[in-house]
Amino acid sequence: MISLSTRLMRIFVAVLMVISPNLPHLLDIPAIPKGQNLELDSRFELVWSDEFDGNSLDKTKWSYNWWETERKGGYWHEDMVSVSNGNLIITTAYMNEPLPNYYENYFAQRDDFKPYKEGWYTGCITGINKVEHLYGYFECRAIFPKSTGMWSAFWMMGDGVSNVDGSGQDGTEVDIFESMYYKDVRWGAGDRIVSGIVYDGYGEASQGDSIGSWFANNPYEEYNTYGLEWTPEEYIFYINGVETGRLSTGGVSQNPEYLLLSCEVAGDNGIAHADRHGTGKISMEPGDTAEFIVDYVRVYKHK
Ligand SMILES: [Ca+2]
Ligand SMILES: [Ca+2]
Repeated sequence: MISLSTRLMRIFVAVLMVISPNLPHLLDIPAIPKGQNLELDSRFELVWSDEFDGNSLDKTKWSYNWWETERKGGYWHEDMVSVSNGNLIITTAYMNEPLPNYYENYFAQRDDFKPYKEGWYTGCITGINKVEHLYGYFECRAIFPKSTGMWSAFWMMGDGVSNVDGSGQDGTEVDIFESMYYKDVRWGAGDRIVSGIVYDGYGEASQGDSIGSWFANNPYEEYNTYGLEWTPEEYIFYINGVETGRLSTGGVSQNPEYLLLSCEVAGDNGIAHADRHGTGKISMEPGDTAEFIVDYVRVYKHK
């Protein structure tokens, strides 16, 4: 059940949006999806999916992101990723002892290797070097991990994202959703996601844009669908098949990209703390766990 405070917040936001659709974003509060309906069946056909059936990750479709050990305020480790009861589950938990490194031979040849230490462990799966897509509609159905100070994400990356040329056409990171406001203090406004793009790398030349934040329906307890329609001209974002916003800043990627599902802990150098995204510090205690639960990922082509 959606809480009374969340319902009151939504009524307040709905009134704001009658006055001006942009008012919620100007006030830094989430808006309610009100754009076009996706019309999935009439406009698209399914070309690829992972329903997360079975009891292990399908390695023909995904890799664990094992080559990145330390990630912001925690660590990515494949042992935190599982498939059961029709879902992908990325668990976040505190480890008093480091988890084993299964790829020591690889890391022995690298001087930038960051060893696993005591701390928060979570995970990431990626379609890199496995499955790439160009244009279409990309959707996942998910429940977010319940903790302040961390976020789950469904996103898209391409080889050209780091190529600095003043454009996103060579490759753009598209964050279809990021959850990072669990139990936001303002009247249930934590029931929201943000969506946006990044291109020209992650250094000084990095550029990006956002459609702001949007309400989903009780997303830490219930499944919602989060989607991206990618055409040669624009990115169109959806929640539960209703458009939230569009972006084409810097030009839309014209190259194939791969999908990722991940959880991150706020912080850096493997140490959890409140960070610049305003998520606060992780609210779980050692012994607690949080789960990012994904029912499916589906990819469609335009008919
Ligand atoms: Ca570029
Ligand atoms: Ca499923």
